[in-house]
Amino acid sequence: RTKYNPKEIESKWQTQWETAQLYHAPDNSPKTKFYNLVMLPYPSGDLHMGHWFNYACGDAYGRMKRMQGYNVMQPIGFDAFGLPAENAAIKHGVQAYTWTMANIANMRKQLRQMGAQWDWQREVVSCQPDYYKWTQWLFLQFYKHGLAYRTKALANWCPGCNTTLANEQVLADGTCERCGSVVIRKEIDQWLLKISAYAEELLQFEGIEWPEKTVTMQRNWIGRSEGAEIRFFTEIESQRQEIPVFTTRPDTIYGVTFFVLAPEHPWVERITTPEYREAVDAYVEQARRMSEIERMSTEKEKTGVFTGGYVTNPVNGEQVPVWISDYVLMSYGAGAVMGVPAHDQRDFAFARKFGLPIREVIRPEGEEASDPATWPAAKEALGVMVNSGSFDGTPGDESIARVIRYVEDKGIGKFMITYRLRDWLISRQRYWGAPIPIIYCPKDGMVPVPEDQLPVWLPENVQFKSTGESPLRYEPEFLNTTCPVCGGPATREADTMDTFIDSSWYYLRYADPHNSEQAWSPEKLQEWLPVDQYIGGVEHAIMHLLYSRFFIKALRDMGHVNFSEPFLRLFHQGMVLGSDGQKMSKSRGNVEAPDKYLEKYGADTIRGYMMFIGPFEAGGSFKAENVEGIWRFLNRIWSLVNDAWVEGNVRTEETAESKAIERLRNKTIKRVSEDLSNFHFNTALAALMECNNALIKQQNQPVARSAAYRRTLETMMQLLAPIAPHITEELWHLTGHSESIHLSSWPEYDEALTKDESFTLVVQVNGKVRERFEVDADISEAEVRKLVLNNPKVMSFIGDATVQKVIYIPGRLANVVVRK
Ligand code: ANZ
Repeated sequence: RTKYNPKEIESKWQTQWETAQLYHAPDNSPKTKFYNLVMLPYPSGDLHMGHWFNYACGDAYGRMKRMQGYNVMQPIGFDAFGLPAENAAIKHGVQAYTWTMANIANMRKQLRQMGAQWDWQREVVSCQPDYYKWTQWLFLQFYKHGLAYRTKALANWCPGCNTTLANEQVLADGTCERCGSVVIRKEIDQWLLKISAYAEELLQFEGIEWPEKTVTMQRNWIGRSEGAEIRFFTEIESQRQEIPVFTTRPDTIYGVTFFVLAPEHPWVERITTPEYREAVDAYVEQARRMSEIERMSTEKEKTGVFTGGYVTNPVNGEQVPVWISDYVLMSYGAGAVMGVPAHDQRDFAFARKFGLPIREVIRPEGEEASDPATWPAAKEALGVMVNSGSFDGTPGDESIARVIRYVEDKGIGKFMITYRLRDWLISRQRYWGAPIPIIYCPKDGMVPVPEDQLPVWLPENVQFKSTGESPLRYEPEFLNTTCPVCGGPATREADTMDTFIDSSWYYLRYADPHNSEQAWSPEKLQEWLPVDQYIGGVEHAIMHLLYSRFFIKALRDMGHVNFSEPFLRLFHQGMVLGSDGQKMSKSRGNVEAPDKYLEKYGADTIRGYMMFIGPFEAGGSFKAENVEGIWRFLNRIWSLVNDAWVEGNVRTEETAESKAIERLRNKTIKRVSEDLSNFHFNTALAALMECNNALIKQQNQPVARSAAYRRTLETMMQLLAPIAPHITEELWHLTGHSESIHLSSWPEYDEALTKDESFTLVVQVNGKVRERFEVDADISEAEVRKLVLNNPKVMSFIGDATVQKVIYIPGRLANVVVRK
């Protein structure tokens, strides 16, 4: 018999599969489609363990689906725009395009070596003109429908990357998610997409099966708050001027003892009196240098300055001092807050710091009045309204609605819903991205590039200057153009789009990747979308997964797609850690490259090992010594199948042993089918190992030549095929099959045969184990009772006590309850 030689058989089968186009998902197939998607890689140059984990497991799932009879589409592509290529260009003088395409070439090779069922005919590369042409086209559709707009506004600015960032790209500690620099705020002209228009719909997750934690993260990010807008007012030059606030607690309106504006609020300028001007200006300047996140932090010591101005509370007519403080954000609500220190912790801290009065207006049911000066913290819970004029005594479950009704009746405020979600800032002052297809004409203003002039080509060669502006601004050939309206000289927008736009729609292009007339044909989209199963990292919970949902809803409303959610089922894999249990990183020196293991053991072993590392959603540590375990398992299967097939005739008669094997086969099918369907790859493999061991044990027994034994071996190969596609293909052919194992049908099982024929019944008397014996698997409760009470040993423990009842736990245990 031959030795298992993965190197030889893996490349052989990879070539044959590709020649036969085994994994191409044809359009218009009579089979039911199944769109199995993994998140496309960024072409950094090499596939790492994380890619293997995600892709090999996703592939095993898709392969099972194919064997189950679906027309599975499992595409792959490259998210090829972005900073690393640009940085390589700046640092090493290579062209970003050349760098990217070389990396892609290498990663294609590595992706092939994985032996996954990629449908290569559908590959997309986001930095290719035939892709970004449609990215630009999509931008124009958003623009035409008022969902893309340009404005001068405060943006997150990363001084490290020299570019603006979307809110989603700023980490919780106020630093850039890419380079770690502290993100500051800067006012510049920029393009935004109106994701806020979909805030309410994005909170709904109907008809999709997503991890609860991801749904929660998106909900929190969108941050819906119900409350009221209430307009405070002041008189300037004997004119009534109104300044609205947003509050979730209108019931606390009588407790307002001060008023706070965000430092950037337009009213700061008007309300500040001359004697406070200097202090206010200095504070505004200082706040500008801080990130929003830093400003929001509850741990941060409160700061602020008095403006010298006052506003009037429209409900009780009281004058309250106006302060500015950085804990109030311009971008949220109305950019102004009514300060209620007794019932809001931030206001409480602020009042304590600056000696402002604290007035109790909400009291928990049944509590006595107390002096707020003695409180350790604000009392934030709802309660009965006190010190609130005619509202006194209003209970907590009515108070908010009552005050809202009141302010609406008086015309001084209204019910309002506010979202934390901001519009998506997509302008990047960088080179390596899709140019924004807009032209600025001195005469006609802002003009979209006509669709038939797309793509706006991205030059392959540019000069890099660290001006904080897009390098395209300094490329006259790119920048200077003619106005599509008047034909006069005009300039192009020099900023490029956030690369998250590219990845917001790539899964649509896979359905129709070579269409040069349209981004996709409606028929093909109809056939393939939405994605049935999406697998990728939880780090994309907010950005990519939220943006994609927004894209689909917006495109639906424009009439370009006819569904509302892009990804029906979502699964997040865990993380592959180093052998020390820490995240793999160069600085820790615990990074394992797959190539070394690929060379030594082949792809099937790595695939199997990845699936065995731990539960798919949890991940686990990569332990080099354990790879050997999977390698030995595959070798055992190899030998077993080789040996079993060479000898003698097959016996077809049924024996007790052959029946037991048939049960094992059915049980294994059931376990592996269920485990793979639920992404429990590790337990699926464990079931296969158990089955293999059982077969090995009987290898030299007569039963090894039974039809049942052989059938079990074949089944085992099929069940293993999604996990280890090469070795199973080789063995399948060795055992006389002429068609690919991957075209064979997934084995089915008979439920009755998945149960053991008998089991060991544990018998207790008053909870103490006294006896055990074998009984039939389908024994009835009455029979159990009879057997137990007539068993001599059990009888001796019962003695002359009275049997009260027999509690039977089917399949396991009978407890005889007796009383003396
Ligand atoms: C008065 C009040 C009294 C408030 C009270 C709370 C408790 P969420 O739930 O996050 O929506 N707020 C409003 N606009 C703000 C801004 N631009 N920057 C910082 N804080 C702002 O929070 C809404 C509450 O946050 C609002 O309700 C307001 O404080 C504050 F006992 O108004 B509240």
